[in-house]
Amino acid sequence: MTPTITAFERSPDRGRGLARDMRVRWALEEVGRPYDVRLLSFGEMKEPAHLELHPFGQIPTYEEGDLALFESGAIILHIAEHHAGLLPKDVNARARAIAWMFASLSTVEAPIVERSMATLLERDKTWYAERLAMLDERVCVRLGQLSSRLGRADWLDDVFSAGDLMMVTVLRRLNGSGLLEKFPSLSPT
Ligand code: GTB
Repeated sequence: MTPTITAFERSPDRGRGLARDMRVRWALEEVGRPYDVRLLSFGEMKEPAHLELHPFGQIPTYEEGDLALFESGAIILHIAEHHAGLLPKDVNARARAIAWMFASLSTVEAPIVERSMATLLERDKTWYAERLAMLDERVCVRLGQLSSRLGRADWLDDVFSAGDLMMVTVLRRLNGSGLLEKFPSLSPT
């Protein structure tokens, strides 16, 4: 059965692939699983039919047979558990890869999202510059820690995993901020 995911009909990023369906698309492409995409308007995302799939009226969702999932992390974990290539077979290495998935979403993505929301919604406030400096600092603390751990390695834990996939999609949200460039090992070459 071909899974169906949902994505923005018109993404505010105008096609740069920064919305969270991109990580699900990457996971499906990585494991070679064909998929369909249902594009939704902002209005459709808040209608009962979509709220049935996603209680918060967001994208992405994932439908496969009688399974419906929301939350990009849960979707990618599901894909990774059912296909080779995104999680190591060794039990401990697998647990560490899953830890990196959680770290990317809860420890790294959170300050990045807070910063990007500020740049979208608070630009006209008198205190914007001061707040942005504080949010930049919080993001840079995490980038510094991540960069220290990564060192000169290609992957977060020995071999490529869903943890790397997730972390890359989280870091891409900083493109254009000038922050990633301070940490060459985390910047695109
Ligand atoms: N925790 C959820 C997950 O990981 O799946 C978060 C899902 C989420 O935030 N979805 C966003 C959404 O549906 C799209 S990705 N928002 C609409 C709403 O809440 O009404 C966030 C996003 C949106 C746009 C850009 N962009 O244009 O650059 C980047 C990221």
